[in-house]
This record gives sequence, structure tokens and C-alpha cells, in this order.
Amino acid sequence: MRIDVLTLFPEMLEPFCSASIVGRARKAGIVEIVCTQLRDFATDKHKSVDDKPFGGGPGMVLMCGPVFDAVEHVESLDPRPATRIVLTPQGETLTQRTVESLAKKPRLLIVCGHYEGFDQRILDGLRPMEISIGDYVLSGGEPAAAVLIDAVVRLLPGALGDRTSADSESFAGNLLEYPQYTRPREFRGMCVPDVLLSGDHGRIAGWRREQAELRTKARRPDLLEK
Ligand code: 6GU
Repeated sequence: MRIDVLTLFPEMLEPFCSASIVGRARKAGIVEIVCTQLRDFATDKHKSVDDKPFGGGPGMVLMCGPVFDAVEHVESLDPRPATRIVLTPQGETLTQRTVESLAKKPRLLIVCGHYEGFDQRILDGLRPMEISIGDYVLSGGEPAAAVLIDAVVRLLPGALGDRTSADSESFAGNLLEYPQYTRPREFRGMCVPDVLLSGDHGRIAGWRREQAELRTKARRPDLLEK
């Protein structure tokens, strides 16, 4: 897979994309991630990418010209068709289901906004998917891009190394994860549940399933209704 990111702050994303699972997948050639500076596509001498909103109001709006030019330039660098994504709090909330469908695409092109938002003609003209990562406000799309890239890349074949698969995890089966323990058996008077030390794999699986259900019922009953 190839992922392009158009951003005014590539320095926020580059270290993220070089570390941990994403960094390793990149080194292994499982994903190619290219961050492109949107400001390089500004056309005036001040290198403007944003301007005041027509009709007045606070803040600044990302201009059409640099975004269209950057999208068209970056798309021309590779023949695979890109799924265009704009990160915006106005978008559809990201879910594991959407992540799974994006992980099957050959190429993603992610545009990070800043300021008050995008000129509406960017959305009308480029027809991207509009994605939000939740109901809270970020200063820009870069943290959301990091979230999206992480969630997608870990699903690519080979990205998690020797693990069987990612799909026993929270949300894949609409249940939260069961509690996990490792050494030591006792820490500051707190003990690992006996069942996990029993060696009885049937009982362990039953206990884990029950714990996952109890936890989901208590914390995220909305997941059980789905
Ligand atoms: Cl994608 N962008 C911004 N600026 N804020 C957000 C968001 C995105 N998702 C949640 N909040």
C-alpha cells in the first residue's frame, strides 16, 4: 500500500511514521508513506495556503488552489488510484469497519486541514471521504492522520509480525478485551486470578469470554446492541 499525506506540518507525522509497528512495516516494504508539504503548492510570494472567509467570521480557511494542485501532483506520482480522504471534525466518525475497508485499498491520499476549515469547493471538487476521529476538537488533522495510519497499517498482511491476526482484538468482535496479566503472580498483595494459572485451556477461554462480556456490558453497552 502507498499512503500520501498532504500537510502543513510534515514534521509532526514523520517521526510517528518511523516508529513502532508503522515504522517497521515501512522498513519491510509493506507500506510506503510519503508526507508532502502543502505550502510547496502555494502560488503567491507569501506562500499563502489560507485566507479570510468570505462573509466574515473568525479564523482562516484553507484555499482551493494549493490543495487541488498538491492532490493532482501527488496522484500523478503513482499509477494506482488513490482513495482521497480529508480529515475534518465534520466527517463521518472513524470505526474499525471503515479502517478494515481502507486497509484493502492500494493507495490512500490523506489531506490534513488546519485553521477554521476547508473551502467547500475542495470537498465538492475532489469528492474525498470526510473522516473525523471523534467528538472533540483538534487544532489540525495531523494527530488524526497518525491515528488513521496506525489503525490501517497494523491490518496490512505482515505488519504485526508473527501474530496470527489482529481480529481477536477489541471491536473486531464487538467486545472489549478481557483483562491480561503477566509475571509476577503476586504484586503488592494483588494476585493473578487462579484460573489463568490452572493450565485448563477450556476454562481459561470461558473465563476470558465472560470477562470480555462483563466489561463490555459495564463500559460500552452500546457495542452489545450492534
Ligand atoms: Cl479529523 N480534525 C480536527 N481538526 N479535529 C478533529 C478531528 C479531525 N477528528 C476529531 N476532531
